[in-house]
Amino acid sequence: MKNRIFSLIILTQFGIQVYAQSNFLLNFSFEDELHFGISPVEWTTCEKKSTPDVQPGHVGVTLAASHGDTYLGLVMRGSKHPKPKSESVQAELLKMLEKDKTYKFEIDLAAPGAYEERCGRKIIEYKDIPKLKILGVRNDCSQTDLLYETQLVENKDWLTYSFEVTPQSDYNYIKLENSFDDKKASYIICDNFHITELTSNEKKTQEIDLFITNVLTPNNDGKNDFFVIENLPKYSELAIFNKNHHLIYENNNYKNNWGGTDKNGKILTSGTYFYKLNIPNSDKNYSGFVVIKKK
Ligand SMILES: [Ca+2]
Repeated sequence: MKNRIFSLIILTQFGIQVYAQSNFLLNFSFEDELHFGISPVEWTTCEKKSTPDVQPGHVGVTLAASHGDTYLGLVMRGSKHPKPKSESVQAELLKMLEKDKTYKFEIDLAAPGAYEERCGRKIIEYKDIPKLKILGVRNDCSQTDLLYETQLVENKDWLTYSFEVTPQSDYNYIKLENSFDDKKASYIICDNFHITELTSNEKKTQEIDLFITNVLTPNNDGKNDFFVIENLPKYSELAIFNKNHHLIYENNNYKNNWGGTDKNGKILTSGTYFYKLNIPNSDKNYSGFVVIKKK
């Protein structure tokens, strides 16, 4: 687990994480149910026949998540595979990346070196060293510009890669791709992707240390029954969405009283939901996920 300016992580006596986030991406942590060959919710792939993975737990990849429970895995199949192919995902940004502004990107990356795949009689091991390409997407998958290519990712355990990007165009979508070298067979895992706008302006808005529960167990036992945001200013606006982008709940003056229910007051099914939070007099977007567990 890593501490950040806008990410405060505490383990309570119940082992539940609480934290606050500011980000351009709703599912910056690649959270979802564990899937092999399906992109995490909010992320889509342009490739039709090769889709990314929600890890850990598939094909020998066992590293625990850097943030939350799950993360993204992208393969580059390499020249030994009959159909060399790189995997990629893209997501819509909550806020556009603007031309000539400067942004700080931070993403946790690793190359676990454990992924292997049976291809006919051959077993292909994805042990070459990858790089991650980050691209701005203008309109669709075919119109992309390289924003940054990381250095070689040789670490098998998580390492935070941090760099500055100044886009030459406006972008509403961002894409992550394992496409460093199509002769090589590699696998890269990604978690905890943050984008922060850097300003030359000296006056920074005052930081607010928000602590946000990310697990709800709505059973009226007095523990984690409500979505609680500590240090929440008055007139903060909260919206909760399900995985299909449907608005589940909204409140323009949230008072820590949402108990994991839908508009009819019925407790939602167990699973991952997403929140957006606007704080008065703040230019930051807060977003993240909350897991409802029925006990
Ligand atoms: Ca994660």
